[in-house]
This record gives sequence, C-alpha cells and structure tokens, in this order.
Amino acid sequence: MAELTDSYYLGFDFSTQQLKVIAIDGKLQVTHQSNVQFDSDLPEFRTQGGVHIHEDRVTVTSPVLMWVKALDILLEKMTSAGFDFSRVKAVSGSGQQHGSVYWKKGARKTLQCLDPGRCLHGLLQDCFAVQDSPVWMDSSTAEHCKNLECAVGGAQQLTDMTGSRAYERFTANQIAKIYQLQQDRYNETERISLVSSFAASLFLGDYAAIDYSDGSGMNLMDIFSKQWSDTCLRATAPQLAEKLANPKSSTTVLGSLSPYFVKRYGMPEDCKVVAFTGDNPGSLAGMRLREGDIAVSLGTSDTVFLWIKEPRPMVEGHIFCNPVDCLSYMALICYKNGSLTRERIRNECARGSWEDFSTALRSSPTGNNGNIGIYFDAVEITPSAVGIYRFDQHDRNVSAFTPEVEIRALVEGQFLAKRVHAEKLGYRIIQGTRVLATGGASCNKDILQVLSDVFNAPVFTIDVANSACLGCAYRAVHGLAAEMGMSFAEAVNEAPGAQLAVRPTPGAEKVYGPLLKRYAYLEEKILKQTSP
Ligand code: ADP
Ligand code: XUL
Repeated sequence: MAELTDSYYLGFDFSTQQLKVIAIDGKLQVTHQSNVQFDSDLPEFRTQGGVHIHEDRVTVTSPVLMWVKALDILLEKMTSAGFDFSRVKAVSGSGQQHGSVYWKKGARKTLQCLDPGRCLHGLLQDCFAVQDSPVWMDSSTAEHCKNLECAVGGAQQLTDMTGSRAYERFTANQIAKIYQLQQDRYNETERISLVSSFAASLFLGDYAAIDYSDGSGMNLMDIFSKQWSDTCLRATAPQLAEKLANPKSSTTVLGSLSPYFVKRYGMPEDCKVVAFTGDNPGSLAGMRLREGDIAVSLGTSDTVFLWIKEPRPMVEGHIFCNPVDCLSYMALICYKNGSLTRERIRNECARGSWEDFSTALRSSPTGNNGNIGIYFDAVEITPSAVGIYRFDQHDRNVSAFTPEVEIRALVEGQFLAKRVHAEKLGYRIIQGTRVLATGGASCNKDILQVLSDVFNAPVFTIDVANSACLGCAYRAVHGLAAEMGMSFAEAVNEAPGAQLAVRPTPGAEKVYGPLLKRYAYLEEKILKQTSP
C-alpha cells in the first residue's frame, strides 16, 4: 500500500489557452493540480485565447516557444508548491489536436544534451524552423483540402482510409501550405511533430513518435494499417515520411525521462514517458469510456464521442484509432446547433426559463405524438444543412408547433440525430451500454431523460473540466501496466466513477425505434432538397 500512495503519475495537457497538469497517486487519487494561462502568464507572446488570429482572419497560429516557456513556468510553480518530483513513476500528456511543430535541422542534438542549469526556453530558442505553429482553429487551407481529396479519388475515399474527409485544420493540409508558402522553412525541417508528440519530445529529450490516435487527425494515416498512406504523403509534400517517422501505439512507453528533468527537478532516472496523444482521445481516457459507451457533451456546441469496434468511416464525423485499446476505434461527431439553439427555443417557447422548458418536457408524451423537428439555426456540421423543418406524424411539413410540442421536438430531434449518426459510423448499443453526459445542459434531468429514452440506456453524469489531463495521468499509469499485459479498464478500475442520473422510461424503445427510422429518412430528404 505504501508503494501505491508513494508513487505519482503526471498528466499534462497542452491545450489552446493553457498548459495544465494533474498528479495522481497509485490509488488514482488526484494529489496536485496546476496550470499556466498563456495570455495572462506569458503576456510577452501577445496571444488572445492562446492564439494569434492573422489579418486574413483564417490563419491561426501559436508561438511554439510560448508552449516551451509555459512548461518551464509550470514546473517551477510545482517546485514552489512543494511537489515531490522524486516520486514520479511515469508522465504522459495530450495536446490540442491537428497543430504542428517544425523542428530545425540539428534540434535533435540539442534535445539530447540539454544543460540542466538553464531553462528549456533558452535552450530551444533556435530549434524551430517555423516559429508560429498552425493550430486547429486555422481554416486557411481549403485549396489544399481539395487537392488532397482529388489525389486519392474523392472525399469518401480519403475518409475510408484516414477516417475523415479533408479538413482545413487537419495536419496534412497545414503541412502542404507550409511547403507551398515557406519552402525554405520546410526544407530546413528535420522533424514534424504534432503538439502532443512535440510535448512528449521535451520530456524524452529526443524526438517522440506520433501516436496512432492523434495521428488519425492528420488526413495522412491509414487508420486500419496504422501506417502513413503513400498517396497522402505524396499529395502533401516531398520527403514527408522521413520528417514524420513511424507512428506508434498510444500506450507505448517511449523511454525514460530526459536526464535534464532528473538533474533539474530531481525526478527519478527510471521515470517513464508514455506516448502523448490528442486532447479528445485524452478525454475519452479521462471519462473512462468503455466498449459500447457513448459520451455526449452538451456545451455551446454538442460533441459526441463513441467507442467503436468496427468503424464505418463517413464523410460526416471523424474516426480515430482508440487511445487506450489498439484493437478499437473512437468516433467524434461535432454539432454546431447545441445549447444556443436550445436557448433560442427556451426564450421563444418557455419565457426564457429552463424551469418552464423542463415542465414542457415533463408534460409532453414520449415520442411527441409522432411530430419531428429539425432545427439548424446555423449551418450544421453533421449534416451540412441549414434551416428549420417540422413534420407531423405522416411526414407532412408543418409551419409551426405549439410551444410544448416545439420544445420536445427540439430535444428529441437533437438526440435522434446523435443516435442515427453514431450508428451510421458503426456504433452499436450493447448490453451494459452507458451514456455519459457532460457540459452545461447535463445538469437538466428532463433533457437527460429524453437522452436516456432515445438511446434506451442509463445516463451517467461526469465532471470533465480536466478530463484530458486526468485521462493522461491514467494513461501514464496504464502505460506501465500495459507492459504487463493489463488493459486500461483494469489499470484504472479503482478511479472515481460517473454518477447515475436517469434510467430509460419503460416502453421508450418501442416509441423511438420507428422514430429513428423516420428521422434518418427525413434528414436525407432535407439534404436532397437543399443540396445544389
Ligand atoms: P462550453 O461549451 O462553453 O464549455 P458549457 O458546457 O459550460 O459550455 O455549457 C453552457 C451551456 O449550458 C449554456 O449555453 C446553457 O445553454 C446550458 N445550460 C446551462 N444550464 C442549463 C439548464 N438548466 N438546462 C439546459 N441547459 C443549460
Ligand atoms: C478536434 C479539434 C479540437 C482540438 C482542440 O478535431 O479540432 O477539439 O482538439 O481542443
């Protein structure tokens, strides 16, 4: 037991606005947390929300040296707070997905012999060929996306292989842009990292491999063979395979910590670095999603995470390799019309009160007497469509619903859509499936009841403010346990669990079975009518 509480595991998260760390002990209890805010703690980099939005409004970058300096500050802060680095057995972490870092020729040598008397920021000053790293908020590469899809025979072909169609933020398209506009910089680059593998490289004191899960967000990796696709590499930039090196499993122990941290912070020589991954895969680990589970985040926008065994990539949604089980996959589906649309309907139909909104849900029947509504106030991501559509029980268009019917139609419609799209990507509800709900609207039990009824599964709530960070501390524990053949679920079995919120209403399945089919049909119909 002494051994369990004496050991620490660290999870770092290099996210858009801050660098965070969580330490857990061997009993998986959080013992320390800290963070560095880029805008306020590092004002010299003049970022807003951690990024620079360029004049064209579509180019978005972050200074790579800001991330390095943030790590110096965070580790100093932990030292001042009395954190005992000598007990750390393993570190892992995550980074905002898709962003890329360009290491200059010779940087590897510098990384391998860092002087522990100096800060990382000073030591790595001249190590980057590109100072301003493109990040996920960038949307300046429409032309490169077109080229890439063209090179592989179309959007569906690219999706079939890499798990996603071409997206502007995805790394291949960002690399293609750098090659085209800054060819000298590209040629000076000896290694291209993702934000996650860049951060791992700092701890390793050498270039860290890109992991399969974050590597799936690049439009470059064949998610089934887990190798770079030659066609995608060729369509992106020359000599790219050698600049990326081979990706590795997300659970890999990459090696021991760089002597820099041993000497400067007193960390143990045999402390291991477990592959870093993307923040969304990190969150999946933090929520301890299991096979058959679905996580629904009801925030400003709605996001759905799925654990999938047999994925069927579709042009809407993303399939990534699973970060905790290399035989499985995870899917990510994003919806723009989430809480803001719920708020609009609340304002129009429930006098701006969530109480009244809930009363309307409680007093209207499961299945809404066959009425279905589709509310895309803004152009939706999944599917790409806009407009408000209402149908009666015979699929006839109607122009308005009563306030009560409108409220239920919105909530049922949003959740029917999530189940229809999840199943299109290969998701199946199995015995023991749990729906994990997070985000602002997950405090509303009446909304959760509809979610539970549509999925015919119990809904659990979970606090995920730091899920990526916590998930990576769990992944650090699992990295060591995996070497002894232990699964992620076994390794983190003792961690605090999610809270049961609601169970499905008896009979709900019979009502929603036919409605799911009708929803899928009506959405198809709308797409056919509205596509050019
Ligand atoms: P973000 O995506 O910015 O992290 P949050 O997860 O904090 O957002 O969610 C904020 C949203 O939660 C608000 O826009 C609001 O619509 C919604 N919300 C807050 N309370 C309730 C409630 N009682 N019922 C339904 N939605 C709620
Ligand atoms: C996912 C995505 C963002 C980033 C930033 O595809 O672009 O969620 O990972 O957090």
